[in-house]
Amino acid sequence: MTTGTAITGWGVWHPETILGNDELVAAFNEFAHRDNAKHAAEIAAGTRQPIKDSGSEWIVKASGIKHRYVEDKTGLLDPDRMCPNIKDRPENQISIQAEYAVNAAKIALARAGRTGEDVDVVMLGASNLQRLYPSIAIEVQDAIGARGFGLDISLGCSAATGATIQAHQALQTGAARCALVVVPELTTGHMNWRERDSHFIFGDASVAFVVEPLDRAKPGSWEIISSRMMSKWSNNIRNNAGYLDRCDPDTQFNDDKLFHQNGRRVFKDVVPLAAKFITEHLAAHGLAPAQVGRYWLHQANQKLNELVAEYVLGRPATKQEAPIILDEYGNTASAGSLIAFSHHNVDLPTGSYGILSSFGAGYSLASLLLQRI
Ligand code: CO8
Repeated sequence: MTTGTAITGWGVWHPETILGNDELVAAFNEFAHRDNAKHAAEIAAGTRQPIKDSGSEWIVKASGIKHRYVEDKTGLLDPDRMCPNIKDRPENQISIQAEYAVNAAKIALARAGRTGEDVDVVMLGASNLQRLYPSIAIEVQDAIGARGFGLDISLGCSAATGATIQAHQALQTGAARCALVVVPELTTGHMNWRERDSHFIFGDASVAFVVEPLDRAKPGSWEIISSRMMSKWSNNIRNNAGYLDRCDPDTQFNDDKLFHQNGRRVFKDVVPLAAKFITEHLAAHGLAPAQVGRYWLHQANQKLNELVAEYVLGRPATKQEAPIILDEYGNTASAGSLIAFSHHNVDLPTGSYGILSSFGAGYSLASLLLQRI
């Protein structure tokens, strides 16, 4: 079984600014103290709960995240603001999300030995899209001088794997010969930096894949043997921001217009669901989990990743088998498993199998079975 396509190039880009846990926690705690002081009377009367302190050690223990890259930290570390400062750009300038995509695309295209002119479809997958239209993918298409067409795909933390699947299907149908998948995850804009339970989770990064027909793939590329997708409705991870927000001034700026989740529930749901999904994908190819050299899993939370891999393998995975990038990048939404792949694949010998898998809001799950050429 094969899709007749391969990942021939990959590239990761991230902003230079590093946001460490200690500075993040210091800003949050200052905000919390000020907010508690402002509402001291209600707190004393028992009509309002005080905001509790956050803690660096807890963050590392609960998530595995030590720091993350961010577009801007001046605003989100300002206790009076608690939001990144990202200037709106005029319409005659490239938008920031398209710029993120182009930065990673250049690296991926160079690795594949292609230029923008070789590309005839741009699939952009991201958990958050900066605007509704025109598609950011079309702006990327224009910026790199690509032909054909571009489109944006929204599928929470499975947007990048979803875009990769759409890319290989465009090649299979003959609609394209060289597909560029771009994943500009500027996630810090959707975070609620005032919420203790989630203010540490996300970071900004961009990743890109080049996908081409197998007969054009050079040694060292990764054949896409097969792909799978699944979705199952859940209210447990949501961001309700949308174009209708201003139509209800009473709720326009409510916290539900930012990332929010029922983290414990998600954790309980995702481990068996993702493990079953991956195991069934391998079984469809007659592969035992131990025959797979690498598991590039969605990078949500270290414990969660370790448990999914353990459920699949029937024993704890080694760091090489299921690499973690969370400590450095934080959760980069749908980019996570593609970044893990990009940083941790070239050491595997020809013929090795690997699974690239995402799980995200929706719930949405997707996996690609890959084999090194
Ligand atoms: N500092 C110090 N203490 C804290 C903090 C903090 N910042 N936040 C919470 N605590 C305390 C709480 O008060 C609580 O204390 P107590 O027990 O005394 O009440 C204790 O820590 C435990 O609190 P929680 O139960 O809220 O914390 P968890 O242990 O559940 O950890 C996580 C929170 C890390 C967010 C965890 O719930 C988690 O990882 N959940 C999985 C979901 C996830 O990773 N989401 C990330 C973004 S969404 C995404 O990437 C997709 C994920 C998979 C989708 C599923 C598809 C099928």
